[in-house]
Amino acid sequence: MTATKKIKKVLVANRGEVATRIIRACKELGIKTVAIYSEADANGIWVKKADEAYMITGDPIKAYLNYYKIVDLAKQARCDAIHPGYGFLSENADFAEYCEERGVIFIGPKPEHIRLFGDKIASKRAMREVGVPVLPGTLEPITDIEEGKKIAKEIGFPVIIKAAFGGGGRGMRIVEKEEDFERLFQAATSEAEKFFGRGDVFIEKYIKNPRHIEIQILADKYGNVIHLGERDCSIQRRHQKIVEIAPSPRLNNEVRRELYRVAVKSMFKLGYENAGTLEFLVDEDDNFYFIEMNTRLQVEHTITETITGIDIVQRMIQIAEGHKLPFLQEDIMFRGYAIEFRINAEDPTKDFAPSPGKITSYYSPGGPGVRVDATVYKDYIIPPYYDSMIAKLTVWALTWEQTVNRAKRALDEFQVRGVPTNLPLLRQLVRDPEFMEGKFDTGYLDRKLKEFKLSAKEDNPEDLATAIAAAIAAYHRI
Ligand code: MV4
Repeated sequence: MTATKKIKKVLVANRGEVATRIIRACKELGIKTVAIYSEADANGIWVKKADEAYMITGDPIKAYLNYYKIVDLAKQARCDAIHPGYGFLSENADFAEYCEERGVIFIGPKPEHIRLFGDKIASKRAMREVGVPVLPGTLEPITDIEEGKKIAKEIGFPVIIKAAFGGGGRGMRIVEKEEDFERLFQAATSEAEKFFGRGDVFIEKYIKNPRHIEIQILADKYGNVIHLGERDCSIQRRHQKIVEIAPSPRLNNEVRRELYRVAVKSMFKLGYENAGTLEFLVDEDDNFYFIEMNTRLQVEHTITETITGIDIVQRMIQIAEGHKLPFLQEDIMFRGYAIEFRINAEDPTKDFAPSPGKITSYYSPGGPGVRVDATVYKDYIIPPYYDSMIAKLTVWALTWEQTVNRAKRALDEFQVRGVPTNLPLLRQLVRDPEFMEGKFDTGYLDRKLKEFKLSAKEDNPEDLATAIAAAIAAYHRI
């Protein structure tokens, strides 16, 4: 039995490059789109690319979070479905439930799974039950300090205290020795309370400088689950991913096969539906441990699309329509390597503070094996209310070495003027011998930042030549 309901019109409950990404997927499927935008986002490119667009007045951040208004709009505009993108409402189980209540399809997993994986303790317990390795630690929230200390001693220091409902490294503390336990437990609990409204924390064994490997899966409504391989997301700064790679250049093949096997099996057993990503830590001895699951489309989905040829956003929509997956695991071919670079408007000389402002000049790279997902254009003014990611560059080639060389070329072509960006940092990163060797873990970027020469100015020779050429041309036109 495959009951399907054709989606004819989608409301895109997001902004920026991901809003454009979803609109592109819909257009190719012959689906109409409705954009929303805040008062600060009237010049957003996604607003023009959608078939219809509606402003949500008031606070520019709350505009994308006000789900009663958004679902009302979807109903009024006769949308059958809502795609939440990432961030904002994408992992809000109440929102997914409310969509269902109002008869609008939420393009994503079932509310029960969003809720389960929003709770890191409950998800660890659920995954362990279906045969996925997790780190030694507590499977219940810890409220009593003395009990926590006793457990930490049993696990053995160092341990890590994590917020059950946390994210982005908030409410997380590494404890190296017993004397520090009380203080750091208090700190983690109060930070969790402050940021997530729930102070629940748990304790697990701390792995020093692990690799961060995640597995992308797709599951339809009929129990068909497939994986689309892994992404290596080890290159991060303060829990912000900067560069992601597929496949992981140095992952042992046996470990890789085992990761795929447990990912698919666990999602099948839990009855998961739509797109999802399982995050694992891999230690120096190649042991892997599940840490959390993302129940949404991710920023770095582009590298998986690039090596598989599968359009993840379109698959999400068709799964939500009730289609069976149109391919089996053995139909999926993995070809070459892909790297995604997040281009952020931020100032490396000011501790990477966001640097909104006007883009005075913009040139995006192209040519073979280059994909750009951007939200900016010349004269666009980056509003100060949102995150600083303005573009994603995804490069592809058959071998790892060719992919890195292509990355160097494409990053050199990329020109963004008017606001400082992390492009100079990325250009140095791809020239690091350890990067070329595929030697990186979650401590890599912090180590390299100490060596790199960080400047707010464009340091790209090609860019300088272009600027001089433009100046000469302008001069002769007078
Ligand atoms: C860990 C860990 C080491 N051991 N858990 C960081 C954010 C959250 N998603 C989980 N994180 C970590 N959990 C144990 N038991 C190290 C990290 C971690 C990390 C993980 C992935 C990517 C970058 C990271 C940077 C610092 C710490």
